[in-house]
Formats: sequence, structure tokens, C-alpha cells
Amino acid sequence: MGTLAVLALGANLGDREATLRRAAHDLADHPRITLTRASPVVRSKPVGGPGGQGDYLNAVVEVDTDLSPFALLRACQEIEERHHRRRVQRWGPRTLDVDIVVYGGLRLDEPDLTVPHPRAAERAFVLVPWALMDPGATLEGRSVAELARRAADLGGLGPDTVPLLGELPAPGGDGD
Ligand code: A4P
Ligand code: MG
Repeated sequence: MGTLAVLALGANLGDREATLRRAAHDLADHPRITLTRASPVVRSKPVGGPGGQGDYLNAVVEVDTDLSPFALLRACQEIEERHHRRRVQRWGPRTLDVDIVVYGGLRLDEPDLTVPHPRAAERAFVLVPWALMDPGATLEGRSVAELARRAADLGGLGPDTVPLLGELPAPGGDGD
């Protein structure tokens, strides 16, 4: 048993749903990451960044990992690269973004990694799928569902959700 971390997935270019699903499978296939829960996928209006971007699909997953926070970040970035993420513009359109929302109860503020994610507590596109996945979730002592209800971008979320994954593979299976 390692540390439980919550990761936020976002995509607003290409086949967004397929990309999110593959990213979840990529995480699950990592030898040191076990995917323990996955949220439904929500549709969201872009928050910040340049105008004219397409809508996002967003989801969160919970993972159990013995990777250090920085190694987990590297694994997330490798999965972004695999899905042809190109960093052209901060907050610009992207095929895939994978952020660490929380890593256990750790608080860290380093140049390359801040956890909890500094903007997660105010973003409905992270909080809503998180609360759907885990209705009792808390973020630094506050209810994630309650934070979601107060988030400024809540109105930008579509009413419909689609499953990210079906039944999760049993952890510890003899994968390839
Ligand atoms: N970094 C620091 N802390 C973290 C963390 N907890 N998780 C550093 C992941 N990365 C972290 O990220 C820039 C740098 O942040 C990384 O090199 C890493 O070392 P990036 O992915 O290259 O760039 P970015 O995603 O454009 O910037 P950033 O700051 O991560 O953006 P945000 O704040 O995550 O916003 N609207 C909707 N509806 N849905 C979205 O998913 N996403 C964003 C991105 C904006 N608007 C959105 C959405
Ligand atoms: Mg990012």
C-alpha cells in the first residue's frame, strides 16, 4: 500500500474522450501505479487562457502509488507526451493535461510541483468529478462537494456525464 493521490485529466483537442480513456489505461498500466477509482467525464467551458478554445472534457482518477511526488509528476508528463501534448501556450488548448491534485496529505511548494494543486479548490471542472467519484472527499479539511457548489465556473459544466471507464481491473492482476 502506497500513497493515495488524485489526478485531474483534461482535454480539449482531438478525440477528447478516447484520449482521457487511454490516459487512464496508461496510468493503470504503470508498474508502480494502481488505479483505484475513476470519476465520470464532465464537459466544461474553458477557464482562463486564450479565447476561442473548444470545450474541455475533464475527469479525475484516484491512484495508489509508491512513486514519490516528483516521480508521479514525471509519469503524468510522460503520459501527456505520449498523447502528443505540445506546450505552446500556458492555459492554451491541449490534447491532454494530467495534474496532481493531491498526494496523500502532503503539502509541497516547489518550483516544479505544488500540492495540493494551487487552483484545484476553486475549479468546478476538478471538484465536480472528484465529488462524483468520492462524495465524502475533503481537500485540506473542506468538503470537495461543498467547494464544488461554490466554484465560479460551476455554470460552465454540462449536465451530462459519461463514464470514463467500466469496471476497473482488479489491482494486483498479472498484467503484461
Ligand atoms: N506543476 C506544479 N504543480 C503541479 C501539479 N500539482 N500537477 C508544474 C501538475 N503540474 C504541476 O504545467 C506547468 C507546470 O506546472 C509543469 O511543468 C509542472 O512542473 P503544464 O501542464 O505544462 O501547463 P498548464 O497545464 O497549461 O499550466 P497549469 O498551471 O497546469 O494550468 P492549470 O492551472 O492546470 O490550468 N478549463 C477547463 N474547463 N478544463 C481544464 O482542464 N485546464 C487549464 C489548465 C485551464 N483551463 C481549463 C482546464
Ligand atoms: Mg498541467
